[in-house]
Amino acid sequence: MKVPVLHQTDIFHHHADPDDHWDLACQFALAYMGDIDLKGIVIDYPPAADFFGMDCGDPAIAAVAQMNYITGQAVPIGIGTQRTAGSDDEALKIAKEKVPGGGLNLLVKTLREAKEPVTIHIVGSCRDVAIAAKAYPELFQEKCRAVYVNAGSGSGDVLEYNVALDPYAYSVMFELPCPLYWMPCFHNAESMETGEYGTYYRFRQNMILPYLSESLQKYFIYALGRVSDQRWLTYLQLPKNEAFLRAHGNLWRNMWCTAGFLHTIGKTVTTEGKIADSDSRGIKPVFTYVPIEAACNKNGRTSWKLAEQYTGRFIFRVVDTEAYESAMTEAVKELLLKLP
Ligand SMILES: [Ca+2]
Repeated sequence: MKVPVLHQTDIFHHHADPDDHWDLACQFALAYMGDIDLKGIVIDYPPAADFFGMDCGDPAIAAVAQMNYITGQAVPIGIGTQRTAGSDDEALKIAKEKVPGGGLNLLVKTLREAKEPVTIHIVGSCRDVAIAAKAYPELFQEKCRAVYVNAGSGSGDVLEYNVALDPYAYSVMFELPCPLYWMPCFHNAESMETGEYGTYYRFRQNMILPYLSESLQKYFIYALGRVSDQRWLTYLQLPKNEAFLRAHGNLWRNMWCTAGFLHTIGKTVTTEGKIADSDSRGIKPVFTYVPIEAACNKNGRTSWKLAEQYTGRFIFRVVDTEAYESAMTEAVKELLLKLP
């Protein structure tokens, strides 16, 4: 059975952090292989400035259009609200008004019409999912299989970037009336290091880019190069910019969200970097999810502890920190090699 999936992302052109383009390609690879039914892409309204204080481009609708074209899909896009959720009252107010963008409508419509419960992946701001959950809790209770939230920090006091985008919205994730798979971006957001309760890993892009299909290479060149030619479709037919691909191949790419995409379809990654069924016997997975009790205040500060029993709340855990980075890199490569 294809798992219905909604993907929420802060993917922009020109990009803030192009890890979102890698994540999008992974989701489309799963859709192309028939593992998920990709119901829609909700793209954040661009924040005034990105992590480095630079302005962000507009929602990267060309990236979604390119992936749709390459994979033969017709996945719709909705743009998130420009407003900050901020409080329960404000969230309900935004939901009642006819806010422009369509992101909220796409979320609500997808859940409402779903025949099978939908899995939501958040790899950007939690804002639109939080507003939808506040306004339509029954939809999340009945129609949402799980929400995977890529934000926060397993420990420490530093507010991670995705949390800081809307701390209130992040806090709502811990009240959702459906299972929550919490994927802290860092074990401790004070340092960008691989750790037990953090999803962060990285690869050098030429570990993967040179092996991909020409169409997919051009999709990445278009994004990474912040190409201003608006002919996103024609661009896929133009000669490949080999020099650019080589130059950007040497750059490192910070990554976070991959494990959740695979976990959604019952898969894991072995210490050797092979994608495998989670319930296969004798394999050594590099990550798992463990039950926790967790709370988050309106300022985005979390407290949590391991739980003995099912709580409907899980935290991502790296089982083998030595193998995690190389294994996840291999997994991304395996996924993207499936794309035509
Ligand atoms: Ca992101």
